[in-house]
Amino acid sequence: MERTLIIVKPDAVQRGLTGEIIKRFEQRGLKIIGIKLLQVDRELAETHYDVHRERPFFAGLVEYIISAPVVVMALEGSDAIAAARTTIGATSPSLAAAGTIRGDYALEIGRNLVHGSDSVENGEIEIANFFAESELCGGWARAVDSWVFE
Ligand code: D4T
Repeated sequence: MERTLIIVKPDAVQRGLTGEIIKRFEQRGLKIIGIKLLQVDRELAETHYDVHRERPFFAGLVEYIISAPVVVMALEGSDAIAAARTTIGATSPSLAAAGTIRGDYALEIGRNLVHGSDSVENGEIEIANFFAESELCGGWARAVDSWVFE
């Protein structure tokens, strides 16, 4: 099983899309093992986006992610990284396929609603950055698990 960190970004929370976005991951079959609302501080934002530190959009990206509360989720499932990213859609919403979150609800790259980890390794790192171990329910079994996972 893989784990991915999902961030329902400030624009999505402000636009009342939190429930719709959570619903799409749940319906896909991914299991929520952690979830909370929080206001990201600058230090956590800079850690999360450290790989983009030298990019021209870094400062704006940090201001955006700290501008209002976000909902963060740790999701678990087979191929959770790829499954979440295909549900989210392409980084640039204007190129995202209809039926994806970004393709259905967003227009601009700097207001692209959702983050999903891009590798198994980064998923584990990002979840540890946002959640204490005590905030995760890693071992819980859903009654439907055998109908989602072979
Ligand atoms: P996140 O990390 O938000 O899930 O986005 P992606 O994984 O789809 O895309 P990314 O890491 O390449 O970009 C991170 C974040 O930066 C914003 N961004 C990106 C931007 O504002 N301008 C840009 O030119 C790029 C490439 C959008 C997502």
